[in-house]
Amino acid sequence: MAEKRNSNTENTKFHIFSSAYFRSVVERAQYVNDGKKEIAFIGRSNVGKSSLINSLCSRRGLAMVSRDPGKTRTINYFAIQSRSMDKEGTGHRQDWYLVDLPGYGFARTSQKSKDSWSSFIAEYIKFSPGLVLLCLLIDLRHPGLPIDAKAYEWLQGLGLPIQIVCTKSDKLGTQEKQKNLREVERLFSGSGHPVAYSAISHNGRDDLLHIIEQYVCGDES
Ligand SMILES: Nc1nc2c(ncn2[C@@H]2O[C@H](COP(=O)(O)OP(=O)(O)O)[C@@H](O)[C@H]2O)c(=O)[nH]1
Ligand SMILES: [Mg+2]
Repeated sequence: MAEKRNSNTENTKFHIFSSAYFRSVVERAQYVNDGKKEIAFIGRSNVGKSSLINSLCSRRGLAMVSRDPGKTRTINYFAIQSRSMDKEGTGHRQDWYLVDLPGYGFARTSQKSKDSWSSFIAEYIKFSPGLVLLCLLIDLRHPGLPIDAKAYEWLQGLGLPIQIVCTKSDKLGTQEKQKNLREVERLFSGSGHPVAYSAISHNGRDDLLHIIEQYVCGDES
């Protein structure tokens, strides 16, 4: 008799079934280097990073550990377990880390603190061999902020794949959403198609998970 398959499509496509806060680090000696892959999230303060992480993991309050994001500069690791299914219908489990990086663009940020942010992020990227993808979050309502353009240009120089994720898409009507997405694609060229995401409706979650799946399940690292 054929094996009974779960008819719930949630279980047949790539999904995160477990997520837990793992560790916050402030220096290189504390980085998690246990051979698991890492997907990092970065963006302007208030862009919707914590909300997106919670939505992606279907866990309200998960990313709230990074209290006082404007003041505390920590790299927060979340241990993730996901599941995918191959063409034969066999399930596979992946263990990886979702990494929440400190944001940029706080009010009254001095040049000195901008420089220390850059070296902090650059060091994490350089000494994290498991890091396979950087997700850069852009507020879909404001595609052209110079600070995002600068961050993108700088991050591109670090040589990792970058996925642009446009947040708060529910705040725009269909036409404006399409127009701004095209603008993001033009401004952030060289990183594939941006994903529009709403942490309220979870629109875009499947698209982003599908992209993450390529990196978590792929051989590249
Ligand atoms: N309407 C809407 N509001 C959002 C969305 N994502 C975040 N927000 C709101 O934007 C504000 C900042 O979000 P937060 O996740 O804390 O941003 P972070 O500073 O980048 O971590 C909060 O008031 C959120 O409720 C979204 O997709 N849609
Ligand atoms: Mg946050």
